[in-house]
Amino acid sequence: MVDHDELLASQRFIVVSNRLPVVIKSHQGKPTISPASGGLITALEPLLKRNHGVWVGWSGTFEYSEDQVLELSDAYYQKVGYHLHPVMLTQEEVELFYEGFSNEILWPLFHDLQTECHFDPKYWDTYQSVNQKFADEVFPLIEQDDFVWIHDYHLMLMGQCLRQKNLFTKMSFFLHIPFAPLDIFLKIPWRFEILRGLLQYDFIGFQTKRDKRNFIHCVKMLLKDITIRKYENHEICSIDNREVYIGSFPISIDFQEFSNLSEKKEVAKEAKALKTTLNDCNIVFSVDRLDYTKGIPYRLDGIRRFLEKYPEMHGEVIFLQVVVPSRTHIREYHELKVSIDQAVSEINSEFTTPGWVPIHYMFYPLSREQLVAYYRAADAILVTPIKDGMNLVVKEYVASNVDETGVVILSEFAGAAAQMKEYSLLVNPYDVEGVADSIHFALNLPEADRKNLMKPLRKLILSEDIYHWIASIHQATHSSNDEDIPVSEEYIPAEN
Ligand code: ADQ
Repeated sequence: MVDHDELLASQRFIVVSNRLPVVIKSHQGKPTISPASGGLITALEPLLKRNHGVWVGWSGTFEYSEDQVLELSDAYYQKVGYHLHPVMLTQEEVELFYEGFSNEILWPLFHDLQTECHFDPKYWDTYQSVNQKFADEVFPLIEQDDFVWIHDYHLMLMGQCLRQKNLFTKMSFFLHIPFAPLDIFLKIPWRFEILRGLLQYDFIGFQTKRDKRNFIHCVKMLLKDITIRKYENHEICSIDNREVYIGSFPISIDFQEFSNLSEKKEVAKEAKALKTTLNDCNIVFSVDRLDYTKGIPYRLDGIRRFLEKYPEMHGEVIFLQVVVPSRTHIREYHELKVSIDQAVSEINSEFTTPGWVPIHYMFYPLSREQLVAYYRAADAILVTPIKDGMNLVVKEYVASNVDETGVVILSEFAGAAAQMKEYSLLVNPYDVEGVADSIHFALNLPEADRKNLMKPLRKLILSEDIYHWIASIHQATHSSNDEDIPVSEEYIPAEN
């Protein structure tokens, strides 16, 4: 019998992602390296440190030579105890592989937005060659007993490149974004190559049952030489005398980190100060990266409808919308920014009264402390992506809601809806009327009812945190016993 905790502690991790978990930039004319932030980094670091693991990824800079980046990486290893292995990309490769194929084809397509796709064949050529480049860098690093874990849509073909080198070590892959349903997936001219490429991994993890089902459906319909065995919690695809494990594992956050930070005196003070500045109005908070998948324009329509329909709430509620700048040099993102600016300004000019502005809109990132203070101060969070792999913001809100009185209003199309459905107000982001009514309902819920929703929600996110996520994936890669695998929930809307 395998002891999974022991195995998890003893295996060396080789993590591969598009970007290294660091920021390399110039400070007073000299290159500097500092940790990037993110739940995945926090969760993986202890495991990487334990056995001097390696994180492989693009350095994120063109400014410095390979030697300079390696020197920085070595210095970083002395500090953190795990290795960084930079992959150097040219400006052209980043344009065609990252901005092109990854972000102008895979990102919109997998979020059901095929009209946003630019199917440029040049992108495909570079996507293949960059995946090969990553594989060439990673292959010499791998030893027999390593846990090799490749992340996300940028690297769907890397497993195939490694397999062609006769790698014997098992390779796991996790897709952080949704997987498109068949009819949409068919639009991509390289659909067979992508499916076959993915099936070269030994383990494929998706965020939700929805994504796993979409993938299995595409395999079933498009690849006739694959047999699929279905178990209650996972599927096994047989291909070329190999078995590929397909499962769903909802990613999470370091619950305790957010909860502890929110309990801190300074954060509580900042949350209180925010509330006071906003005249003790109810706060409905939203925070998103600037991205068309996050559904911000539809959300603003919902807010406008709420303000029209419930005039008695004027002066009682403030919508705090933080947008983190992202990819603004790309035309679609710039246009999105312009449309958000315009809608906010129209709504505010229509409904503002002296001393009360309904939407407070910030277009800049917040520090971690500020973000948690905003989470803590908010009476409700309004998260309405039109599609999202998971959505960590909503889980961070729950973890930060130490007073247990906040309400979650969440899109049905966020991966998180499957887990959180029982204790959240789920909305269809396209249903303007429904969003308006849910906001009204949330703000009028008695405190006891809000606690009855938030308490179990906090318990749930605590028990299924990022550490649970890593352990579940690790366990599933080593055991195909269906009973060992955590069951992931699914959300399908029901008729009233
Ligand atoms: P993202 O699309 O980036 O991730 P999300 O899961 O919501 O979306 O994560 C955003 C992260 O950015 C959160 O951790 C949040 O704290 C941080 N952030 C947001 N606003 C911020 C601000 N103003 N200041 C500072 N930090 C801010 C992709 C997929 C998701 C999936 C994740 C993880 O698109 O569906 O949940 O990967 O798998």
